[in-house]
Amino acid sequence: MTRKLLLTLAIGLTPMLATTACGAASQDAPAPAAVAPAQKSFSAFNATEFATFDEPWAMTFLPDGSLLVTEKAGRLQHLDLTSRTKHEITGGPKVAYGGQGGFGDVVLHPDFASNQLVYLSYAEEGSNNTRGAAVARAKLVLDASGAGTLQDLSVIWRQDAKVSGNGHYGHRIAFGPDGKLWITSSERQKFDPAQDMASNLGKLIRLNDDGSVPADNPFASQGGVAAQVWSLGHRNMLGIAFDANNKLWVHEMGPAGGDELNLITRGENYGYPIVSNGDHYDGRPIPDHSTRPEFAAPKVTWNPVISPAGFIIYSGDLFPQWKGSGFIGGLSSQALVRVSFDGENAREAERFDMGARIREVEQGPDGAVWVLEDGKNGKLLKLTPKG
Ligand SMILES: [Ca+2]
Ligand SMILES: [Ca+2]
Repeated sequence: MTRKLLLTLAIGLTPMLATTACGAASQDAPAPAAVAPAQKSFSAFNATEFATFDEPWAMTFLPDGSLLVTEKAGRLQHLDLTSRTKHEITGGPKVAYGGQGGFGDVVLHPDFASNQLVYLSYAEEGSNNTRGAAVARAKLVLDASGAGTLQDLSVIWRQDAKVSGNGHYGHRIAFGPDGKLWITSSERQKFDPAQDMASNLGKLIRLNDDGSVPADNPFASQGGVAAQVWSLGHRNMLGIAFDANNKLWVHEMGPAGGDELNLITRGENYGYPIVSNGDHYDGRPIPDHSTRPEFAAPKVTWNPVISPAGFIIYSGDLFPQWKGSGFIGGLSSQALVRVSFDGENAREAERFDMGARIREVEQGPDGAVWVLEDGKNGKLLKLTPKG
């Protein structure tokens, strides 16, 4: 029995009725009818469409319940979810758009309410046709209309070295319960840098909020980019989340048959490209994790792959049965994957067929689960319990 779910279009678009003529509305006229949003019914939730974006990549909620969304070509959008109006935020970084590269993640400083600092990741052009991920921070200044600008933008971290190609930037970012800034720095499809401490590619990075290196990082005494590293031997990490016990989980898009969910341990080596439960896409084998127990093995490995993108560990009340579960977007799997945790172990618990590539997952202020579809006209969907 597959987990394929029946998708039913429950409610279609309801045409808005014209309620006034020539602006001569009387006071007792009915309020203008809102357009009923397109809603789909899934087995475990309803999905309401709020907006579409041009190749959306990441989103984060502001304290007022509005939403920041990055679009891969370089735009930062601000969406008011009540009026459903969208405004572009100006003053962002110049991004190198192409292949897997472009605008990446957006997260808020833990003290955003008082300092208005947002952190942005993106692919950046280098010399001689090279590129690398970068992280900048800036002050978000919104006006009453919902438009706004980024002020005092400064780059606080860069991949080193910049290399050719347009793949495997990673550049998911998160603030941890320790107040530190965590950055997934993927290996740019160059393989060996993931094991080379003279490079920060293929590493999980831990920094202070200003980009400086914490003195208690595991390789701080080595100096250079090694001092930034928390763990190494990673491929293309596209989701990072802390659970309620402050354990850090990172998923990684693996080679053929080798997607992974890893529990992150300080200073640990996760083995890529020396080991992987998958193999290279050109058919060359990679020894499995079981052959080299000195490398940390994934807690979950997917074959067939799900192509993971975006990650939350749910802490809300709207779906009480899911409290503590992880939700991972699936690109090639066109799914939302629920992962359950048991201490230091994890397993796929459930998979929801979304009928579209899912790029990003977020938890809303009321405990709803929000997803962004990948690609042109990617839909923003709010998932709520069935009535
Ligand atoms: Ca997010
Ligand atoms: Ca293998």
